[in-house]
Amino acid sequence: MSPMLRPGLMMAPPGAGDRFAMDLRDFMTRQPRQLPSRYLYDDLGSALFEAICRLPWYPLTRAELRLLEAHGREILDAGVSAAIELGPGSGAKLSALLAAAGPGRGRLDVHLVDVSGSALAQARRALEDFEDVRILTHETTYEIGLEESCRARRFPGRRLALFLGSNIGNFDPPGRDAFLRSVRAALDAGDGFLLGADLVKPERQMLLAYDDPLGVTAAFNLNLLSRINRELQGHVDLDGFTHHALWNEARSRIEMHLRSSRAQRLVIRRADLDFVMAEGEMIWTESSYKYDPPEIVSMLERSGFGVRAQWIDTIDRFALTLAEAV
Ligand code: AVI
Repeated sequence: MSPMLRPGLMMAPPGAGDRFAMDLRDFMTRQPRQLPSRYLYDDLGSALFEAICRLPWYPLTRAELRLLEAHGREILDAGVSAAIELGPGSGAKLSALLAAAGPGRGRLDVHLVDVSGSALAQARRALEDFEDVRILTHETTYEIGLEESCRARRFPGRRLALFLGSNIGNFDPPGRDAFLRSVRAALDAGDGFLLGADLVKPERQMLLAYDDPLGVTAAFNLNLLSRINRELQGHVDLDGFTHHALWNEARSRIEMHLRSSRAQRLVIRRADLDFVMAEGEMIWTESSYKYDPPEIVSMLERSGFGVRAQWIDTIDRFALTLAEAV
């Protein structure tokens, strides 16, 4: 059923800066209906994601931490003078890396880049007790923050950009390649790039990670509708939707959807939306691409990097790849 736009219902038109309302109008009226996954992360969504990372069924975070702990010395050697983490989350990953690198590393500028001020404050707290580390935060997009960080060089040495947690998996392939090229463009030849990416594994295991028995991932997904109600004067009945995760083998990705459990009308005033969803109709809210190790190497090489090392967690199938800008 096609969405119907009803200007008459609108109380206040979305302001020019109201990206959420504009994106909602754009993406919810596409076929299939969808929402950009970045909107999953308001304060509650970020807290739910932190909870997901602790679930026994979501092994990505633990696998990556194991690799950072095991290879920290090689990753953060004395030649690195600035580490730039794009999307540091709670700061736990960088903290594990600094601890593993030990006293062998030299003094270090740590740049944290995120659009969320509260995430930056949390990451700063996790890192501020390390000696010889100066922390600088950049509350902005990855691209702008990376450029700012690269301009702010204090003393000679290599930079190391980090993009961990398999955040790369949330980009579609063209967006991912453009992002990797923009990271390369901001770095100088010889600078490093550390990429954490989840690997393809048995379907049952992957589905459990995105549809856990405690329902935390379901709450994370449904919070998007609750956010629409809170921020955009939405009248969406959360009971009318269920969380749905599926493995799209042809595209090598887990997809998260919100499935309408009955025919229902959705009214979202500040986005000027009033439409009907059929029973079984879905809103696609996230893709998490899963890779094979050689695929990670070739996507980095296509973007102007040479791969120096790749470590695989064999228990939970996760890859940490260290590359150099060439
Ligand atoms: C942040 N990102 C890498 C997570 C992932 O695995 O795609 C987000 C997530 N979605 C559901 N569970 C976790």
